[in-house]
Amino acid sequence: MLYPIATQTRQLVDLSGVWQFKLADQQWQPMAVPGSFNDQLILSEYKNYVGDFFYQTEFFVTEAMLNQRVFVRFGSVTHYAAVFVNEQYIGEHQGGFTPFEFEVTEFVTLGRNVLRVNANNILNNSTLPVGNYSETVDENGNVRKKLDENFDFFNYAGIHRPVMLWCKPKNYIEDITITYELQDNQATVNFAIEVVGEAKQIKVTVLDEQSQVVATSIGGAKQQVEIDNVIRWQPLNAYLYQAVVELVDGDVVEDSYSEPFGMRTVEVKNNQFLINGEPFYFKGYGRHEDTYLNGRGLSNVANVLDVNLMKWQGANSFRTSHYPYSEEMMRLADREGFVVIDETTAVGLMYNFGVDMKVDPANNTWKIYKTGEAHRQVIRELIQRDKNYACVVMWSIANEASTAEEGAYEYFEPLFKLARELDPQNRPCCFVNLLLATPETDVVAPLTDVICLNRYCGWYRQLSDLDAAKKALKEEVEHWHRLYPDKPIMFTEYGADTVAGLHDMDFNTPFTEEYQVEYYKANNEVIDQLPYFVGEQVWNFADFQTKYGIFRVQGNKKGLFTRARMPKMAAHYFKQRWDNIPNFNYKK
Ligand code: BDP
Repeated sequence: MLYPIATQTRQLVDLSGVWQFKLADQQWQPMAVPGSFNDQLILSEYKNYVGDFFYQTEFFVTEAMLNQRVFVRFGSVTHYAAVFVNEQYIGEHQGGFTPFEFEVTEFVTLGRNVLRVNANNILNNSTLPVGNYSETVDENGNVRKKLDENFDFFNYAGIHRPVMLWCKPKNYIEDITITYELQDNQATVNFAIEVVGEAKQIKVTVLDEQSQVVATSIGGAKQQVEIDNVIRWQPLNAYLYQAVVELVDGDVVEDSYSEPFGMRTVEVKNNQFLINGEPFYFKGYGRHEDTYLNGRGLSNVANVLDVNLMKWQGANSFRTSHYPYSEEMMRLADREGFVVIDETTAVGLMYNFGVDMKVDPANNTWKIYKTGEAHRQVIRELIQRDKNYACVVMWSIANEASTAEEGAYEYFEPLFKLARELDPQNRPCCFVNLLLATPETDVVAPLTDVICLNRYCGWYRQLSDLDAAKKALKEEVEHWHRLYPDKPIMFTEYGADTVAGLHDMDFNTPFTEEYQVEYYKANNEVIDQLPYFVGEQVWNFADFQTKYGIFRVQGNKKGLFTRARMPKMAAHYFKQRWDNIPNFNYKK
């Protein structure tokens, strides 16, 4: 799916601003779009509201627009949206983290039009993420809706990403898929172009970063060009070409779209993760789209700041834990050279989450949950959206699913197959393993290309006993390696909750800044000795909001930075460490 941009043939109108908003049975009130509604409403009953809510705005259509096709495009609405233009139903979308668009040409009129979104933030055991949803009736007959997140982040909702009016020509470019083969600095690049309507001819022009033409071709839906002297996309040293695709009829350009793309190779071989043929070492984070004021709504300011903080720290990568991030962030990562593990919304796939976390055959996750369709949908939508980004080096099919339970392999096998079939660039695929799924009990690891571990040795286990933590970690990782000697292993999460400003002379005191540093030092001491351990992504980049819980102090406090992006001691520790770890060939 193409990112919305204006071109010589396409007009783009950004509908961001203050819309009208109401919760069911309430009055209309102002609400900023994009943004989560929750933190704009202050009081707990609104902030924690569960159910239907409505957004409305107006837009204006000009004569020129009526000569084209008019679309409304949403970057994301969390989690469900039904869209109406002038009170007529246009379409709907389930899934809170991927874009969707509808053609509204037949529904708009010259001048003022009204756009309404009927939305809903309910999650249950057939949605992703998974939520525990219940309804009770109180003594006055009122239905009380309750949603208990089956995951550790706040269920922010609303119109989270930009809404655009996008006008395209009658015949237009619907999609562009770019693949390539690289031989040293020579590339054969393939373009697959999907057109709606008719195309006399399609012209492809490839520009380098100086806007110099490096290749052209003209023809049909599938085209190929050769590019010499290729400058590769490299971690933290990105190089992006532009593919300008045009529908032409003689001298007339009917449609034009420009897609940036970098070229690099990715391969997993001999327990190493190779980018452009060299063993890459992941330094970075699991993150969240989470900020004060905006909640989970797009904040370009926070994204740019975060990218600069990551560079300051010497990081080179992040995982889009636990859902597809905004297209704006993906484009930023692609431009700035951050290596991305791109994750679906599959989080909370564990029936016993948060209770006693025990595998219980009487309550088998894979028998109770009905998430298969949602899972296939998000894999399709994520790959469709992000397939051309050089920054994406691996797809994460799920985070911390119950992969030690019977039925897990049967659930995941077709999903890995689907992702591998859909990805035109054949990137590696992984799932992120939770600490209960040990080498002895996990059944899904045979499907993964990289063993991605979320481990909390020294926090949820072996608290304040770092010698025991080191021993346990080493034993477990070595065990994984014995079972899967060819698969690289990395941390996709490790961390300790830390309240910024809390200090102690005793470095073993949990929640202090001192302990967070000691925790990381101990873990890093172990992984530094293991040649097949190819990366460290800390949990988390910054503190973030969660549901209420006795283990959470106004949210999860495992950030290296506070929610306001101020560094804790561990942020300085990692800067020093990562400044001295090269992107390539760290492990010999
Ligand atoms: C893991 C989850 C992550 C949590 C983290 C934690 O993947 O979402 O926030 O642990 O407990 O279980 O901090």
